Amino acid sequence: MKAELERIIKEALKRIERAQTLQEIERIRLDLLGRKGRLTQLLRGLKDLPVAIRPEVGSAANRAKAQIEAALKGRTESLPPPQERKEDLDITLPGRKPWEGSLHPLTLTLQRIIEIFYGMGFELAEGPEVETDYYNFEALNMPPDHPARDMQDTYYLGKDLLLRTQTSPVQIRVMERSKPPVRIIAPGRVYRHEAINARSFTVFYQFEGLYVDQGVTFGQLKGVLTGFIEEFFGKGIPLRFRPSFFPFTEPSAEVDIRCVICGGKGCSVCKQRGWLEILGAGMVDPAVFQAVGYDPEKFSGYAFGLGIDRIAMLKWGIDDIRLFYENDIRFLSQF
Ligand code: 2U9
Repeated sequence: MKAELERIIKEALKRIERAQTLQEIERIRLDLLGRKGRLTQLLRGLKDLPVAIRPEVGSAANRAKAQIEAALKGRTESLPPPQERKEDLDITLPGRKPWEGSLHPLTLTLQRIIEIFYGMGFELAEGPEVETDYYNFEALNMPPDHPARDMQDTYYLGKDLLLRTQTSPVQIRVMERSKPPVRIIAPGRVYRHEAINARSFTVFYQFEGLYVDQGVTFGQLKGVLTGFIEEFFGKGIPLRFRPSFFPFTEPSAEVDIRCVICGGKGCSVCKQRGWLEILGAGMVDPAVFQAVGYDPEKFSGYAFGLGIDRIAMLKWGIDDIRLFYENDIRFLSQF
């Protein structure tokens, strides 16, 4: 057995020395040390040797194994790294396109809205999603006993802290720290404790606009909103202003556009009415100006609000708001 070991080592070292490629080295390793390799088999046979010579032959075999492994390692390191042969590279094959993400449809919608209002001279304003009762309600002409508070189911985080139900507190904060003229849009996430279904979710995106200066009129409001609708949905879309009520604006209006899905014939999206309600707007209530220290006799202003999810759904014909929040890649990769 010892002679056999000597032979294996001698042969192995010679083969290793002659090897020119990593593949050859690997072949030699398998021939000797693989599961069915010569040395492996020999080591396996040790148990059948007489006990008297087993330790001696065993340690000689282990030394042989170590010697071969060291030689394999040494030769591997001295070989040049494998090079691609010319014929391995087929330059006529089409390239592999790297995976690319895309922007969320709500982000795309928001970017477009911001772009349009930038063009009309509005600046971007942002504020906290966790608000105090004062900024979310009180400063907006909704004192604690105001019935309008019943209309919004609010997530309270404490006695005085809540998740904002609209982005209006942002405009209050901006007016508190700056003098007119103020011309801002305030987009962002808002929260309402509503039953979840295809049309409503507990979280959604809104954007509001505010313009305050001397002599601001309802006519200017109509002009800006008409300009926005035409830019966003396309020229010539009919719109109509209906009288409405909001605690923070007086007079107030709701704005409808001719249904962009059916063109006014009547469909399930517009509930056969031919019109879609998409905006709320009005002239800022004097009580709101008083809360931020503006003189209502000197300044006037308009404000408006709109659901970003809602117009994104109309623009792309999406029939379930929950799709925006589920992050299903089959939905998101379409944008
Ligand atoms: C200040 C004063 C007035 C913002 C306004 C609306 C009308 C409105 C809704 C549209 C759909 C919310 O997303 S929605 O559910 N908004 O109808 N919002 S006027 O008025 C303001 C805002 C800030 C200081």
